[in-house]
Amino acid sequence: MNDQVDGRELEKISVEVAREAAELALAVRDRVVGARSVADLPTKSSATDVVTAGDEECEALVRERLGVLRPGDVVLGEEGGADAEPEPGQVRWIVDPIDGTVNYAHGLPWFAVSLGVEVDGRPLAGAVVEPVSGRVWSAAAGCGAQLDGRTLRASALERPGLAVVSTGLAYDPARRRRQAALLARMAGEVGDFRRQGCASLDLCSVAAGWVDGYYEHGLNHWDWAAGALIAEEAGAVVRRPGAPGSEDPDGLGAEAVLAAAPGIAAGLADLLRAHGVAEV
Ligand code: LIP
Repeated sequence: MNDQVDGRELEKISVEVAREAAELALAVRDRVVGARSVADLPTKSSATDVVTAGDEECEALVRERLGVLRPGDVVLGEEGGADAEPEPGQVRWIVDPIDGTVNYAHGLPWFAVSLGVEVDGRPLAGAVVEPVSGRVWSAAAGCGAQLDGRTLRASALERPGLAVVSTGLAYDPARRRRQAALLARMAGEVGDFRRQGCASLDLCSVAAGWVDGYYEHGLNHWDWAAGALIAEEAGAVVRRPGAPGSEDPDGLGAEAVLAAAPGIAAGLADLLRAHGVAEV
């Protein structure tokens, strides 16, 4: 860890700012969900990748607050992109103003504000705040992970065949079909599947032991930056994607995110490889 930056302090700031954005997300949601049909919302990468006023207003708030609290840092956000490339040793915030936007737009409660903090590509701290439940998940590298102040521990399961596994599906319909085909092949190999629609909360669910594992391909950095650290600090085995265009050293797909309880991580990865994860 960079000696000049205090992971605990950054964790505190990430919680504070994510909480403020979470309050705003709820305040805006009534207007967004009530007044407009989801079919009328603007989209990004595909016809189902919606963007709401909530996403935009929350990211603007996060950028404004970080500009005051951490003026020397740079920000990469889902809606506004990168304000600058980080210098060596410079703190970078990875912001998903609303992860689980489809849930948010449809009135489902599983969405979150996710703020990750990195230096030189290494995760230092992060927070995931759920506006509806008020739950606050956070971690600092080497200091453990918490849910509302309670220390988190990944599940102790050792049999992949009993694992409850969460996964996600891409906005791109062609990839979504390939992911669904993999899920169908895996369905008889693990205990059960969940699709919550919010990658950061999938990762937090691994941290809490609510699910035993999670995998997904094609996420953006802001979807996993905070949640991956929270899962790792809770003792889960975490595999992050490489840089764009990078190799696939373990056969899970260069773009794979995987987080799993330590007792099933290798077994789950083997099952995914054996059932054609490379095709996703
Ligand atoms: C979404 C996720 C969802 C995942 C999608 C997407 P967004 O993020 O968290 O669970 O399956 O691929 O990345 O667009 O709501 O921030």
